Amino acid sequence: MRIEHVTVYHVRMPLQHAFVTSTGGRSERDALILEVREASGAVGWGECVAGLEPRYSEETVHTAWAVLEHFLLPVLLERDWAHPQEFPQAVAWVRGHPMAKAGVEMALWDLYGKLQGRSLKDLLGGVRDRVAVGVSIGIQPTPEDLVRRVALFLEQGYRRIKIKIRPGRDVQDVAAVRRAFPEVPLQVDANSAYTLTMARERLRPLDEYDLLLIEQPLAHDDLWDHRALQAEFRTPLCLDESIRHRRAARQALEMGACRIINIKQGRVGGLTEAVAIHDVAREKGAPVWCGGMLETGIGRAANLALASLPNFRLPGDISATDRYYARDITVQRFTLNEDGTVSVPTAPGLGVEVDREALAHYTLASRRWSRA
Ligand code: OSB
Ligand code: MG
Repeated sequence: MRIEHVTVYHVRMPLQHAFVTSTGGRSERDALILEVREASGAVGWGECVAGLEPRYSEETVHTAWAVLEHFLLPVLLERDWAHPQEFPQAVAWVRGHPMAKAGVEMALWDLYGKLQGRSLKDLLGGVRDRVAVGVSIGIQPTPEDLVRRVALFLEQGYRRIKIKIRPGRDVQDVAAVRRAFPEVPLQVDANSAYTLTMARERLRPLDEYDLLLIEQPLAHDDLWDHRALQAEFRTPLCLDESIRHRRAARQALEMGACRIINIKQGRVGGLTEAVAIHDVAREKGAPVWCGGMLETGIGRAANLALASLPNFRLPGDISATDRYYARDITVQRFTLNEDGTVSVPTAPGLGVEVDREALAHYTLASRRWSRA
């Protein structure tokens, strides 16, 4: 692959419902979309999942734009690429900025798959045509509103519910959902809102609600205190923010900081590292599942391909398009199958087509760089 041009689009898309977590809320989703183009006209698309503010991690659309401009795109444009996996090696010298790196790598995977006539699922070693999914529900104004919202998604056919929690809206919310739906597969995500002391004082009752897992209760960069907390809970802890690469995954599982890992290709620097984490967890007998960052159809297609790998054994945060966007930037809209799954795209590359009119509609800024 010889990339002649790359275009970065900063998009802002209205969400169907405001998404509130322990770190704040938002009603619009910002992201960067990357388009890489060969002289032949072949195109690959990628999504950088950084948001407007550094609440989930340090990265934002603006830090990613700067790192792309000054460091990553010059590398992309200076040589030819035989395989997408060469890119993370070539930019390993750039410390951090995993979401910026992942956006470029995704575009290379899409282009590579199209050139080879193979789907991303096949390229990554996926084994399923449809993947089990759930819905991630933000913090609602009251526990009663939350129960109504859970009921709505269960009626739509979702088979697993994840609710966001924060101090003051944790045990009470879980109790309300459990009372209304005693059997539903249920998990919670704190997005790092607790200290070890607070978690010990407040979250102990959660162990009695038969939760699938408790996601990232403690600091975003912590392993050691999670280890202490996991030792005191029957319910598996699952790490999201703390797992940035395969080494952290190995260490977390070896020390018992968690028993399950949430994999997001953006958080870990791309699909290559995501597959490596999947493999580490499989060797250690720990399940993984695919997290979400409210992706557009581009990132959603990548998540579906990733989640088709064998050790993705719990439902992913990969809901149907209409749960996120009234109008998406891909022509394809993903829908929920009757069995609570979403089908994995089969066409070459990501298997989706970009709706350029929709992309232009949502674009706040864009810029093209070309090979020297
Ligand atoms: O922690 O999983 C998270 C969205 C933005 C930032 C962090 C998280 C999330 C989600 C969204 O839970 C899940 C989805 O895309 O459906
Ligand atoms: Mg999470």
